Amino acid sequence: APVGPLTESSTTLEQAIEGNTYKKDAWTNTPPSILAKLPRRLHQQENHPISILRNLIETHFKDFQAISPASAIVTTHMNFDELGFPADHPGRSLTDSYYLNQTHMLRTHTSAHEVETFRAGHDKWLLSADVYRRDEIDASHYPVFHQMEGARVWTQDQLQDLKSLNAKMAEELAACPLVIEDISISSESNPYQPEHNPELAKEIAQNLKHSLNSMIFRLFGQLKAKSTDEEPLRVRWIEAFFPFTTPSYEVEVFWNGEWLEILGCGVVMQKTLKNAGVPQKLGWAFGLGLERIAMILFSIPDIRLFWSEDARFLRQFKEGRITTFKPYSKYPPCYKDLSFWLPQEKNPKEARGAKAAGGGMTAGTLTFHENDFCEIVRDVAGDLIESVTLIDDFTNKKTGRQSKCYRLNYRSMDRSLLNEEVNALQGEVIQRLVEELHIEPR
Ligand code: FA5
Ligand code: MG
Repeated sequence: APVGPLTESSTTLEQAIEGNTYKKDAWTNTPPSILAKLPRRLHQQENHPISILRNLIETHFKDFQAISPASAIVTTHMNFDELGFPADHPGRSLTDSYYLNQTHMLRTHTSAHEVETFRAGHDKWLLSADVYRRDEIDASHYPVFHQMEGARVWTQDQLQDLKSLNAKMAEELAACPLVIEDISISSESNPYQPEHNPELAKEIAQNLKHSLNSMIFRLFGQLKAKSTDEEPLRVRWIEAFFPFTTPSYEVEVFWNGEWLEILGCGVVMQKTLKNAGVPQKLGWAFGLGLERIAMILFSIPDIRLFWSEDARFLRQFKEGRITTFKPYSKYPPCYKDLSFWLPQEKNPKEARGAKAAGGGMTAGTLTFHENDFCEIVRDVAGDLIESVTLIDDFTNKKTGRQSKCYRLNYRSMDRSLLNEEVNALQGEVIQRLVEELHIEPR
């Protein structure tokens, strides 16, 4: 009787996560190494820099409700559709996001919870959570990071006082050694919403700017005061685009000679508030990257360190305090170069998977995507991989075949790696690349 094999195949067609089962389909692309991150919840781990930063921001926005959703698994409807992402938005593709199946995924941003939070009636709130994105590998990118979403909405009659509140906030900010460069303009490319009285929308955008400038000054100002250079902190507001806000902005902070993007924000689309059952309210929302800010505030040089369970890392931080991380040691790196031919395009009909369904490519189709490459490297090497860099790329003129060479830099945060162990990892990476992406090592 075929009972055995049938049972077996039916279990491999499903995955059990956090007590629920999810059917696998052509969209399933989340490896176990990523699912293993779900229970970590660094934003709630006491004395962890991500939690310290979350608490500092929550203290600053003192009458805002602090929320933390229970699970990172959301519907694609919450993550994209409800927020007005178009069907062909690149963020939806299998190369950029982690899917459990066609209907469920790991949230790519905390905005996935906006509608449900507005629907629950919250008017001033901060929501912190782990978010997941397929991405490149270097010191500032990791497939899991943390965001904080913040929002404030008002009913029309509550908006009477906004002008005077804004004037007061502007006065307070003017007294701070902070240089705010605002090169955003409300223009045709970044308009107010047709449903909004432009005077009111302008006050809401002003309130958003004042609220965030004041938070940024609270976080970075003291640090700046302690540093030896005399320059005041510089913050820059630039125009941005998000499907769920307009006008929209991004905020950058000038740090170590570079502009670093720390958050995105804007005036909430009235459509979103209508979807949430509160069409009479209007207001602003922002989403910030906690790692980005924590790396600056605590001088943490590599994003992998946040995931360290080494006491030499963890014992350096205490709730309520911004302290400078002292690297306990820098272990030697070990790099291996990998040159290979890309798979040859065959009959395009052979490209399977969700290509037809969502416009994305999956591992196993004949199109090579760097995020698929990085995913395999991470799955094999875990936190021992520090960076993956493309160092050569050429096409053979005669055959038309394309070749790439990547440098894989391995380094542990906690110990010295042995050459044999790195060779074994590299061997496994190559084997998986051949099997899953059909590359041909040279
Ligand atoms: C968003 O995720 C929007 N949901 C933000 C938003 C919320 C806009 C509400 C409007 C209203 P974005 O993809 O730019 O936008 O990410 C927001 C922030 O998350 C970035 O500014 C950055 O600080 C952080 N971030 C983004 N990608 C990464 C990454 N790979 N690693 C670390 N931090 C990241
Ligand atoms: Mg951005």
